Amino acid sequence: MKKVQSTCNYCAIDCNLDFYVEDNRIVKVVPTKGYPVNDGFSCIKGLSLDKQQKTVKPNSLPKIRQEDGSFKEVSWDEGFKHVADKLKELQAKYGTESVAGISTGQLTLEEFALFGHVMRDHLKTNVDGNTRLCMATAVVAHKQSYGFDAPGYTLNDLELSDTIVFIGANPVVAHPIVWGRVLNNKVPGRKVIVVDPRKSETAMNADHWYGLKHRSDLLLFYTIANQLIEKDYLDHKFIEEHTEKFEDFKEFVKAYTLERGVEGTGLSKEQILEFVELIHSGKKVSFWWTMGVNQGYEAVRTAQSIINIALMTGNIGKPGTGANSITGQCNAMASRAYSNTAVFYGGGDFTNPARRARIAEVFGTDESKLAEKPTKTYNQIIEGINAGEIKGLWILCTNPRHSWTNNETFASAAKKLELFVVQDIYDTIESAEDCTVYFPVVPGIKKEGTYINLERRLSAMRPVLERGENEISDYEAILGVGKALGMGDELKGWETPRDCFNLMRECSRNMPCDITGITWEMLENSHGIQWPYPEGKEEENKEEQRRLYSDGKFFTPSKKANFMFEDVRENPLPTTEEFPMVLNTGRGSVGQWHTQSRTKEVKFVEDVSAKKAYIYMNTKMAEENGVQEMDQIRVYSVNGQDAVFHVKVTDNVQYKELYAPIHYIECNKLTPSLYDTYSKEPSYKATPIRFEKVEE
Ligand SMILES: Nc1nc2c(c(=O)[nH]1)N[C@H]1C(S)=C(S)[C@@H](COP(=O)(O)OP(=O)(O)OC[C@H]3O[C@@H](n4cnc5c(=O)[nH]c(N)nc54)[C@H](O)[C@@H]3O)O[C@H]1N2
Ligand SMILES: Nc1nc2c(c(=O)[nH]1)N[C@H]1C(S)=C(S)[C@@H](COP(=O)(O)OP(=O)(O)OC[C@H]3O[C@@H](n4cnc5c(=O)[nH]c(N)nc54)[C@H](O)[C@@H]3O)O[C@H]1N2
Ligand code: SF4
Ligand SMILES: [Mo]
Repeated sequence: MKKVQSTCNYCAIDCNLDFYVEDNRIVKVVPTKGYPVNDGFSCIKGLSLDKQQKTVKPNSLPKIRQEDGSFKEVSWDEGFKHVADKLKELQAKYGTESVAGISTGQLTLEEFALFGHVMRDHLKTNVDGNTRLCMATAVVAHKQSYGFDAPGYTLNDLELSDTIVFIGANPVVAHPIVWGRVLNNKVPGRKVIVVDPRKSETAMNADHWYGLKHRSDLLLFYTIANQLIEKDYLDHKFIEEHTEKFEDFKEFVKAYTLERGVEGTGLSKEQILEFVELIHSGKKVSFWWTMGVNQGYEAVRTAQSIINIALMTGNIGKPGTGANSITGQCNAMASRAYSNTAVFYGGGDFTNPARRARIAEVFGTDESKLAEKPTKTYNQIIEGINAGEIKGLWILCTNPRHSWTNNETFASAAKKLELFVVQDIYDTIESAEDCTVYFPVVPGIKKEGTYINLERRLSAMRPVLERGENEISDYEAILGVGKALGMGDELKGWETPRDCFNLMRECSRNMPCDITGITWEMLENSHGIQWPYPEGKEEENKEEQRRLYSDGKFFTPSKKANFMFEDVRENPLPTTEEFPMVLNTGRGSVGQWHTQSRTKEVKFVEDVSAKKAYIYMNTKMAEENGVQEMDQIRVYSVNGQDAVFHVKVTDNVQYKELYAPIHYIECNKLTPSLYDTYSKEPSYKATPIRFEKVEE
C-alpha cells in the first residue's frame, strides 16, 4: 500500500491528509499527524475526498454546443482549437476586451498563474476571481493599513490569546480547525467574544455574544476606539513608534459618542462598556474577522476599524494578538498574489517600472508582452456582458450562476455570450446549463501544485491516483488553449506546474511574500512553509510557526502602519416600509460547500441535508405571521426578485432578520448589486426584504 500526503482543497485551512492507495484506489484517508495546521484532525469534507474517485466521471472529453443546442464530444485538441479560434475571432470582431475570464481561489497556484498569463498577458484582457466575492475587502484593507496584503498571524496565536474576538465569523461551521485551536487554548481565564447579529453556532459557544444590528460594526468599533482613548487604555509607545495618523484618528472618533453607539448598534451602554473593558483587561487580545465584515458596502473601512483597535492597544505582532482576517477558499491567499488579476505576480503593481522589468526578465519576454493594468472587476465583467460589450467568457473552478450576487444578472449574461467555456469537474453545475463549451478536468486527487493557507503556509498537492486515458488537469487544459492561440515562446518555462512554480518563486524575489527559499521538493511530505522564506535566510526562518510585524515594522514606505478611517455612511439600501426585514446569508453546515456541486462527495451530509432551500425565522416573527416549522414563505427582495423557502423556526436570528444558507440558488436570487466602494466586494449579508406565507 502506498501513502501520499496531499492538501485538502476545500477551505483555507489547507489540512494535510495521508491517502493510502492500493491498485490505484484510495482505501483510507487519515489527517496527517504532526502537520502544524491540523495535526491528526480534519473535518468531514477532507475525510471524504476519496469519494471523488466515484463521483467524478472518468475519461471525459470536452463538449461543444452545436447549432441545434445539443453537445458534441470532441478530442482535447479540437476543444483547444475551437476555444482559441473563437477567442481570437471575438477579439478581432469586437475588440481586445470583448473576452474575459473568471478565475478562482480553489485551483492550484500554478493553474491560476497560467490562466492569468494566457488571458491577461497574452490576450491583454480581463480576468477577475471569485476571491472578489470573498477576500477583496481584506486585501484592500491590508494594503492601505499595512502597505501590503499581508495577514500577519499564525494559527498558533489562537492557542496563545487570552481574549479571542470573532467578528462576522462563524468558525464552528466554516473553519472547524480554527475552532479546534480555540478549544486547545489552555490560557487560564481565556475568553471568546463573538460580534454577530445572529446567534451563530460560534456565538452559542462563546463567553460573550454581542448581537448588534446589521451593518453597525463600523459604528461599534469607532465608538469603542473613542472609549479606549477617553479612558486612556492605549499603548502609547506602540502608537508613537509604529503608526501614523493617530492624532487625526483621535480627533475623528470624538464624534462617536457612547450614546450614538448605543442608538446605532442596538447594543446597550453596559454591553459596549463591558466590551471595552474586556479589550483593555486582556493581555493578548486577538481579533478575527471573516465574511460578516468583508461583504458589506463599507467593508474596507470596517476591517480597518478592527485593525485600528489592534494598533492602538498594541495588540499586533505579539504572540496571541493581531487583527486577523480569516481566508475562505483553500488557495485564496495564492490567488491574491499569483493570479495576475488585481496585482502582478508576486504582489506588485502593474504600472511599477521595476516590477515590470523584473517579471519580463523572469519570463524571458518583452515588457510589452505583460498585462498593463489591473483587471476590470467581477461586477464590471458581468455588467459588460449584459451591456453586449463582452461576448466571450471562460470560467474555471467556480459556479457564478449560483454564487454571484443578484444571480439572475448572471443568468441573463450567460444567454448573451457567443463563447462560454465552463471548466469544472462536474457538468451538472448550474453555470454549465448555458455554456457553449464544457472542459471536464480531473479533481484534486489527480493533480499536483501548490496551495497557500490563511496563515501564509505553502503546502503541496500531489497526485494520489494515476490518471486514465483523456484525463487532463486544469493546468494542461489552459496550456492546451495557450498553445492553440499560438503563444509559442511566451510559454517557454511554463511547460509543467513545477516550471511555473519556479517562475513564481523568482517573481516573488524581494517582495514581502518572498518564497525564493522554497523548492518544489521541499514542500513534499513536509510541514508546509510560511512566507516569507527568502533564499539565503533559511536559518532565521526555521521556526515552524511564524508571525509578521513582531519588530513593529510594516510594509509602508515609513514602515509604520496607517490608521485608516472615514465617517460611517448612510446605508444605501436601508430597510423601508415595503421591505422592513433584513436577509442575512452565509454557511449552513460543516458538510455543505458553497453551491453544493461537491456535496455528493460527502455522502453522509448529502443524506441528511435539506434538498430544498430553507430559511431561519425568529419564533416571535413566525407566531405573528402564523408560520410554522417547514411552512413555505415567498420572500420578496428590494432587487425586484422573489423566491420560495421552507421555514425553520429559531431564536438564533433576530426578530426582523431571516437567515438563508448560501447552498441553495434561491439565496442569491435575492441579494443586491451593491458593492464596497473600494474593494467592489458584494454586500451579500443585509438585503431588505419582506415575506408572505405560501398557502398550500
Ligand atoms: N462548511 C463550509 N465551510 C466553509 C465554506 C462553506 O461553503 N462551507 N466556505 C469557505 C469560504 S470560501 C469562506 S469565505 C468562509 C466564510 O466563513 P464565515 O465568514 O465565518 O461564514 P459566513 O457564514 O459567510 O458568515 C459569518 C457570519 O457573518 C455574520 N454576519 C452577517 N451580517 C453581519 C454583520 O453585519 N456584522 C457582523 N459582525 N456579522 C455579520 C453571519 O450571521 C454569519 O454568522 O467559510 C469557508 N468555510
Ligand atoms: N449570499 C452569499 N453569496 C455568497 C457568499 C455569501 O456569504 N453569501 N459567499 C461568497 C464566497 S465567500 C465565495 S468564496 C463564493 C464561492 O462561490 P463559487 O466559487 O462559485 O462556489 P463553489 O461551489 O466553491 O464552486 C467551485 C466549483 O469548482 C468545481 N471544482 C472543484 N474542484 C475543481 C477542480 O479541480 N477544477 C475545476 N476546474 N473545477 C473544480 C466545483 O465542482 C464547483 O463547481 O460564494 C460567494 N457567494
Ligand atoms: S475543509 Fe478545511 S477544515 Fe475541513 S479538512 Fe479541508 S482544509 Fe481541513
Ligand atoms: Mo469565500
